Amino acid sequence: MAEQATLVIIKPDGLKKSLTGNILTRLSETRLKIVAAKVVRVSRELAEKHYAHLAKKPFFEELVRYITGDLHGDNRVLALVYWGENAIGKIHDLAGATNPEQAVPTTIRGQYGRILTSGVFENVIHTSSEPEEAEREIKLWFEPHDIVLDLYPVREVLTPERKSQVWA
Ligand code: IDP
Ligand code: MG
Repeated sequence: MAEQATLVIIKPDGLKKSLTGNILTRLSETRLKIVAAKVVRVSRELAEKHYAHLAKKPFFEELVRYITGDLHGDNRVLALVYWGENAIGKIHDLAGATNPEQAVPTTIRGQYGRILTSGVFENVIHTSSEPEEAEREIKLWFEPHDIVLDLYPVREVLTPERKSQVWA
């Protein structure tokens, strides 16, 4: 099995419940490398793009409210890229099943997830399921310079018209 990259997002409930350290400790069991990490304020636009494949589901609106932090009053998530041998499978297995009640109790979702009365699966972590999804998601959440490896091809662009902020 080749080396792979996978996206992990510690969702707003993970941060709100102060589980970040516990979850990172569980993830470190895989001995994979963290090659990118950042705290992200999730916009509705990013949420809708990330979960575009679920747009027709009845729980979509609640899911967007969940990942944007609307449900928890805390709009931060921690996004990470893990890299190494069979990274996608290793992290996916450690995260556990989507439904936290069906997740094996020793998985991250089994340990820390719950189902809200509204029906939302509050499962503390997102992980990519397969290589095409990982590439799409990593490119959505990170710019090339955020990642310490050259994961995917890049092209150089000159953008003098782009307004950016520097320290005053
Ligand atoms: P995954 O996160 O295990 O890959 P997906 O099917 O991609 O699962 O769904 C994305 C997220 O949407 C889940 O992590 C969960 O928070 C939520 N979700 C998925 N299916 C349901 C459902 O049937 N009811 C409520 N929430 C769901
Ligand atoms: Mg998924």
